[in-house]
Amino acid sequence: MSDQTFYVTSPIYYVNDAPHIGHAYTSLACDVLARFNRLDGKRVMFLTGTDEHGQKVEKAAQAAGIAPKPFVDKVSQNFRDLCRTMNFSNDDFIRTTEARHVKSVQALWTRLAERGEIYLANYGGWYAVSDEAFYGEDEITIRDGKRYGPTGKEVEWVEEPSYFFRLSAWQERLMKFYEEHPDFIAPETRRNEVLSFVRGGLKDLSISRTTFKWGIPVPNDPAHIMYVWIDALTNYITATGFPDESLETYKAFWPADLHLVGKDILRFHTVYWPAFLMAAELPPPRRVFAHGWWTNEGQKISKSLGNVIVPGELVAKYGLDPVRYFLLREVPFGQDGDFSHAAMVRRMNTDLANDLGNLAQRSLSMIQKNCGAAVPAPQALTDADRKLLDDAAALLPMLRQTLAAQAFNRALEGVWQVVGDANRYIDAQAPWALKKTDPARMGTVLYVLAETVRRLAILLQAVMPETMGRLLDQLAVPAEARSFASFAAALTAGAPLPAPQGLFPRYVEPEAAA
Ligand code: ME8
Repeated sequence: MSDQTFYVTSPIYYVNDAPHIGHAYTSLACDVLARFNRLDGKRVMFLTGTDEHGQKVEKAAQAAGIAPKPFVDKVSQNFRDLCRTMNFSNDDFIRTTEARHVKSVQALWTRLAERGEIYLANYGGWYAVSDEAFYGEDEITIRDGKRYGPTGKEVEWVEEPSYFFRLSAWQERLMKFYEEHPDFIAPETRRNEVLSFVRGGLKDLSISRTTFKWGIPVPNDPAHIMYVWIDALTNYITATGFPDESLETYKAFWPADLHLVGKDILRFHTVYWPAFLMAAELPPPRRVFAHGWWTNEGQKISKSLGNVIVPGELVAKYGLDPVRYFLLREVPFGQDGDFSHAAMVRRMNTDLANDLGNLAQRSLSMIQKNCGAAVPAPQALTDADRKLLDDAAALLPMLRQTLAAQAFNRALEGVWQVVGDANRYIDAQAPWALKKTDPARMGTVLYVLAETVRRLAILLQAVMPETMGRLLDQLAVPAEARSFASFAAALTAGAPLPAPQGLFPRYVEPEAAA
């Protein structure tokens, strides 16, 4: 909430299915921001978890022939395992079936009811279980006698007593909120979508159902089960300790700095959620960023097409850090992107193996061979030396700025600019030739290179924590000197360096290797 804390959340994922690349992507983006802000000295909370109630999950349990609770216990564990597979640094993992969450949702409901924001009536309308969303008549299309909502999911007619939230009364106040907080919704195109949706008028929202049981009962009227979205969204405050607003964690972390979501759930996060919170007299989050959609080799990812990308398989094939790098480098955050084997291999072999990997390997092996395996002592620096070091130093403010705007690809592009400059510097300075003609100058050039690599490694820890950890080991940078507080420090001349090891193996097609 203050400059010294940073609270970032991923969506909580439905436990109807196994995790895939889309889930890994959103949580990865959160992880990189969490790690970056921790390195920058902030107190960080990164929350992820699972959304376990509602009809969609109830149906999935039925289809699996298991009672809902054991079913959600099992599938939720797959999402917990995903955090380990992807090396996520989440500080908490919330499940909506936990007691702390049930208490929090019921408290929020009670606050809304006490403020006259909820009333009982009858609902009649279209509902898509796959989206857990209500749709208006104007959003429905009919094909082969079946009706579909705007996302292409089949809808069914629902008619039953229901509690409503007075969303219609919040239209003006939401518009005012968006105007006063121009950074609340990003990117800009998504902000425009939401603004025009709200400007078009809001209807009261049905927030309870009586025809299924798998969810949180309405306080004082347990025949009603809460709509899964009021339940799910509340997870973000539950994890800070709500309803106990006197808790230190609540005060430190709420309102959240950033909810990262996919574009499919933008409306829930930017219309319903701030309306619920304002109606309950609680502060809304500071920002919601909706990213785009991944396809697989140009095709929509779906179970029925059998082209689901399983994060564990990707990591086994290409390695964890290359996958983390690829997902954030390949596609401008906010736009749709395509996963292809060819693009993945190109990034691995070019950006990682050729550019960054070779830079580190060339520099460190020359030091190993020609400088007695210790950091060389620099002599007077030339303009070229100073330029490279200054450009590397300028990456920290650049990253702070681009990552505060969630522009991961621009952040990485900026870093690779310096990687490229450093490779050109080696070629121009040709330290291998200086070995005979001017060994002192060779030492200076290799010092400048090692120092540049140190800076790059410290900065890239958020994206590739494991590999950059190994690189910092090779530079003999102690654990306590790896945060941004130590960024301006420098390598100590004479410090012994271990033998360098390759960081990024080239990807070789199995048939070419055979
Ligand atoms: O919507 N490309 O859960 P969910 C990119 N429980 N991201 C993708 C993706 C793809 N092809 N597929 C999924 C829910 N995602 C609710 C959320 S939050 C209070 C409740 C990611 O399991 C993306 O982040 O359907 C999307 O928003 C999320 O998974 C949807 O996950």
